[in-house]
Amino acid sequence: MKTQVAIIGGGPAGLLLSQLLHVRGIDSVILERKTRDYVLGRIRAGVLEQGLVRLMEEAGCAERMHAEGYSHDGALISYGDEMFRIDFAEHTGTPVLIYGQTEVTRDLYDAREKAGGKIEFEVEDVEIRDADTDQPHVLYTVGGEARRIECDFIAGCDGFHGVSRQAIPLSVRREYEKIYPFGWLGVLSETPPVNHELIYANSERGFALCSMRNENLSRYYIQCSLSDSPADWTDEAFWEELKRRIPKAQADQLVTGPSIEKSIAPLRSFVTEPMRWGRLFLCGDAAHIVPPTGAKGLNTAASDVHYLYNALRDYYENGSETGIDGYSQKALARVWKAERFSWWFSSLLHRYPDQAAFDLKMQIADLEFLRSNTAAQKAMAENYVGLPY
Ligand code: FAS
Ligand code: PHB
Repeated sequence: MKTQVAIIGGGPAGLLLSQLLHVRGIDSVILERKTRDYVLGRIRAGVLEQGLVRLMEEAGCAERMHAEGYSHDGALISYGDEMFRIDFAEHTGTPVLIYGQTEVTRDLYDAREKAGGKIEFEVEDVEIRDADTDQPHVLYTVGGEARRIECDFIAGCDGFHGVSRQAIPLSVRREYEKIYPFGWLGVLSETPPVNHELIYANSERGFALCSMRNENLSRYYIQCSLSDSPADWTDEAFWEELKRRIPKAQADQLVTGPSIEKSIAPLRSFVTEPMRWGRLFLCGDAAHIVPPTGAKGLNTAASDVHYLYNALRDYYENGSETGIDGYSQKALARVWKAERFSWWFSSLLHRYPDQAAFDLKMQIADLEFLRSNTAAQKAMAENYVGLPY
């Protein structure tokens, strides 16, 4: 098989890139390890920056997003029984959109299939070959049958556990990592959200987040031990712990119900440099991971796609290699700012097992400063709604 761009990974990054390239008449093939249903079954991000919304519009996939998404002009931060609001509209004039990653991915799958896009599911043994030549290709198997794709470029969109990053030689690759000593236990429940905006809670018992997908589908998280498993937490235990971590006024209003999804995500900051090697380009979680606190994972995958899509357009439409030569540096400049914000926001809100009394005082002083200082709130809002591409 021959194509212009071979895309490894059918998550949001791979799908969005493929659909954008299609709109510009550039051919691609997506290789996905799992089935479509498996990919859609993963419950992940919930907050979209306007940059991602605009890309979905450019890809012709934003109709349902605009119809069913919720525009939020602010978010709440609580510590103990104290709570204050960060006003995105006042500080940036920009909202965020509440629309689950699952729905983004579903919209993109529907668009690719409607356009007759080539997606191979349940692929195995993916190997990237000759990425450092002008004739790269990908080997893989489907149902035990060996296959090969000749291509001009390869986009590694296969997430943190994919194979693309490993295709960059260790002599070239530099990795940066921070592992957090806790995870997030997430619950999805068919209950009305406790508040119409998100609540990020710092409590002496640990972090909590009250989020949502719609007026009758809520998404909640509590910081948990890395040794925990979802089976360790009954729904009742989860709800009781959540109530202890948010202000009493909200806890008293919390509508509980059976969990329809319960999972634990570890927290990590991770970046690999460079994000390009020859004709291989890494996008999204294949190149970087952030703790989900700042809602930057999916949104930084989107800015990678924006840079790579425009670089490939420039190559095919104008014969220019400027974009592809500058991709890694441009993408990493924004990736590191997202890493910093996600690390800062996580450090502000979580309780660390070995936290000294002084560190705790610094955390509360940071919260008090953010609460009282307009410049600090503006800086936080600008990062949360999304820095410019
Ligand atoms: P993805 O991991 O989504 O997609 C990669 C795809 O590649 C997958 O479908 C995988 O099956 C496929 N693949 C892997 N190896 C392959 C191979 N060898 N061959 C072919 N295909 C292969 N972000 C937020 O902003 N907020 C959140 O709350 C949040 N929660 C998260 C919870 C969890 C458990 C995880 C893992 C991530 C979470 N994230 C969150 C981050 C998440 O949203 C990612 O940033 C987003 O999925 C990035 O999209 P992709 O880069 O497409 O990677
Ligand atoms: C979510 O709704 O899943 C969500 C929202 C905001 C975050 C992380 C996750 O920072």
